[in-house]
Amino acid sequence: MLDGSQRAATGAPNVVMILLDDLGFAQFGCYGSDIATPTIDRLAGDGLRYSRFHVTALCSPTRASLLTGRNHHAVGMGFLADIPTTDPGYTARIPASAATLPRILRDAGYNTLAVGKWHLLPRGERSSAGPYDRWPLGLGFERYYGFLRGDANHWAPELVRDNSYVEPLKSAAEGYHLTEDLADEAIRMVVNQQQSAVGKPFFLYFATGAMHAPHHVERSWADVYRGQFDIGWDRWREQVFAHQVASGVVPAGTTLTERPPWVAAWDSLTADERRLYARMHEVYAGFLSHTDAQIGRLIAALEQLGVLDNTLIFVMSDNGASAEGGVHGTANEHRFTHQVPDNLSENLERLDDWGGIHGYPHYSWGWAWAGNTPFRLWKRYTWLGGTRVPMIVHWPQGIDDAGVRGQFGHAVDIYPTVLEACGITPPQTVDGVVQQRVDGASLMPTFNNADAPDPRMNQYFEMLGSRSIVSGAWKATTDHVSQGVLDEEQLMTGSREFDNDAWSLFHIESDFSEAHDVADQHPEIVRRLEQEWWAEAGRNNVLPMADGLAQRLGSSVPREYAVPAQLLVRPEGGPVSDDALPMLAGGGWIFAEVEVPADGGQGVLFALGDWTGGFGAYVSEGRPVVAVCLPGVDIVLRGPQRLPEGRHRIAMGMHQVDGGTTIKLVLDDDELAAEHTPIGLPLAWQHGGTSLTLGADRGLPLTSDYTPPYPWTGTLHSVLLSTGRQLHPDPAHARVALQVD
Ligand SMILES: [Ca+2]
Repeated sequence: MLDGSQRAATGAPNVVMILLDDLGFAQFGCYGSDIATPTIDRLAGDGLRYSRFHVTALCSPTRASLLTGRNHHAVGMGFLADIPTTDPGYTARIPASAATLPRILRDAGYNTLAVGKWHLLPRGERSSAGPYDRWPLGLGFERYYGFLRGDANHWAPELVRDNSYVEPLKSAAEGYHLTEDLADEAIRMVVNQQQSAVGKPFFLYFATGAMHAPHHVERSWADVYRGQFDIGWDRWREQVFAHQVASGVVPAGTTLTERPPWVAAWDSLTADERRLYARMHEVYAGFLSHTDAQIGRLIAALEQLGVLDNTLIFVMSDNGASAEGGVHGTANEHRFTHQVPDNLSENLERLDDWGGIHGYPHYSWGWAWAGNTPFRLWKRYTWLGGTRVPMIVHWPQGIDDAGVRGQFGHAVDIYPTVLEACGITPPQTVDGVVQQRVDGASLMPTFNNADAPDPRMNQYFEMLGSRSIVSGAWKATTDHVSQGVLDEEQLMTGSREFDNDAWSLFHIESDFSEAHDVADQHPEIVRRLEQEWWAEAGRNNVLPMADGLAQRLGSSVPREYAVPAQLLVRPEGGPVSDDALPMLAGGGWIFAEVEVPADGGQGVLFALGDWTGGFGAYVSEGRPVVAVCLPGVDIVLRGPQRLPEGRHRIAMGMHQVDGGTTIKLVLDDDELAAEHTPIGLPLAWQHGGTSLTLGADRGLPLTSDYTPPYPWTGTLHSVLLSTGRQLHPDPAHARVALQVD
């Protein structure tokens, strides 16, 4: 056991891992696109571009592999961290037998800093009660600033510093953007560390929310691209492919795979559709250029510190471009998880504001397909469009021979690469726990030798039931279609039953883009690879397979402390994480016990989420209002008159009726208003997580009636949340539940 006084080897490099989210193989300028990414291109120009680097096809699993050097199932992260199950490959809990890269670097004398997206924390462990073992500080980082879940509203994120929820330093109206904040913080941490311990190396893990939806950026960044994508995704893809081949990141002789029938030909679209989809990509491109500029500030800071030459920098993505916006794209991605179909005319109405504070947008899947040029498919699939991503290495002191590297690489290879570069032998035991097999191999031999043999040539893949395996010169891939993206379920061709999955076969060594299926010519090779896949599945805890969320729910792990059906909360505790609140997806009541001033008062009584998904009650011009913003519809109910002075109970009811929802506003014993919508209640109101605020709001509002914080001018005694339809808001019952006299 080390006591923290270990010194790193003299000359050991700093390590910076820059991880973008949902960025496709073709989207950086240096990988073929016409989107401006000058910082990334400069790093690539002075360093290495890997052309056969792979990931797991999804967020949490790739992050677990990067930080442990192990296959995702082998460390319990076979799927999203949000859904821990009892199956060993899907616990969402990185085991003590796989000590993380920051933990090992810390023990070896590094400072370890994490900024940005985490997404390695099981549901039920994200509230202010922890447990904190799997928060960044529990898994080897000394400092952390970022967001814990899969994505974040870039205008108003749910932020954490170390082990506490904190508020952003400014509001969207004051010019806040998450990526800028993350870059500021990364620079602050590194500069401060370097000044505080001169000569001590650091590891910085910098994981942006970009390029994951919501595609949020100030419109001037998007307007730079005005008209640039009017040529459409088919022609854009051909141009990108030509650049890729010309620059050597795709080998000459590669076949550009064909457009699948479920992606529309650009020429077949109406003028409105083209206008909409082109703008979606302008916003995406602006968002990427903005991200590149923030990374540029970080790199400039390293340069100014004089440490850039001996800093080993990786830039990569966690999976291929995302098709979760479906055919039309979406103005509000919460519709996708709630399976509310998108609507072209509604999207057109939102076009002018695309990327702004009112939406939570994601582009059409035509751009995801093109963003992964020259491959098939996208995120969530183990076709190369999901698994092969850009990977850039920059290290002036360690790399003399810049250029393209074609050796096979995978997320699990980064950990052994870093340890070798830093001169660290992986420990056999950590905290007395024997360490499990490392699955990756160091890429260091390829740094200065473009012709070095591949460190490894065998790797299984599995994501949401999509399976493939690379074995030497060959790759076999199934045609399984997963669940969860409505348009994929309805439009994609392929197998929906594991027993009927068909394996295609590609000579991946010569067929770079996985274009030519030769399964019919080599049935014996298909059989061999399929058997190898099953052996790897057994060795890595891949089984049981599931191709959607529904099958996983049956084996989900109960929380240590169950969320109660009723919870009384008080304003002096501050915001309450949605992870700790009663599940209102089946309906329920929320009661606010208040003291109304003589003028009827004004301000927010309670609020959760915002206008892209959320609910709350407030008083405007003395009148009570409840607002429920569902994915697809907003319901705002207003009391007919000013609130009477004195103690009152203002209640909001949400009831599941005929698959839809009825919302009610109740004052004491009187129902003041009610409205029904056919849209049901979501399981989660905000992808990025959110908190219930009491007596004021924060971030973005529920409606344009008010600007947060809009504090309540009366007294708020308490708020009671209660699940189920059975609880009738009769005063006696409510008073008992509220524990007031
Ligand atoms: Ca991702």
